[in-house]
Amino acid sequence: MNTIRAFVSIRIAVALIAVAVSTGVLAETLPRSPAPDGARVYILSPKSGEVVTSPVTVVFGLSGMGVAPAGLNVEGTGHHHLLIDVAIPDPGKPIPADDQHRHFGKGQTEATIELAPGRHTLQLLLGDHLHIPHDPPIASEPITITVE
Ligand SMILES: [Cu+2]
Repeated sequence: MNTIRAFVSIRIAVALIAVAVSTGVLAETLPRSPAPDGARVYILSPKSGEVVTSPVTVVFGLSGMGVAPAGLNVEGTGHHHLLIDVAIPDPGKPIPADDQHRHFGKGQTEATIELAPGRHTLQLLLGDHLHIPHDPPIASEPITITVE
């Protein structure tokens, strides 16, 4: 009888974990680094509305906190991520790494990127040592540029 009861409670526990994973409850418990008061990230160059040619050098600006390479857990720091033609991702998870989410985990403060002709939206998002946005997220205003 006790064995059956234990077996049933294990099954319930497994089912609850499955629900937690599928609804993202566990994912949202990932520890996030606190955003320092007044921290701000912005794109120094190019300016929004500018017409440019590819490759484009994007200069990152940051105030109220420091830049540290990925993997280095230092309070009040982070590294830059450039979002290209994409909305801010789920701040409860590590920032994806692909063509639209570029990581600058060496602590770079500018990047030269190839862009196809046309209009593009660029936005910076800071991530902590584990590539997770701070709490609350530190993101720049998005800018729109036109590549000739
Ligand atoms: Cu990153």
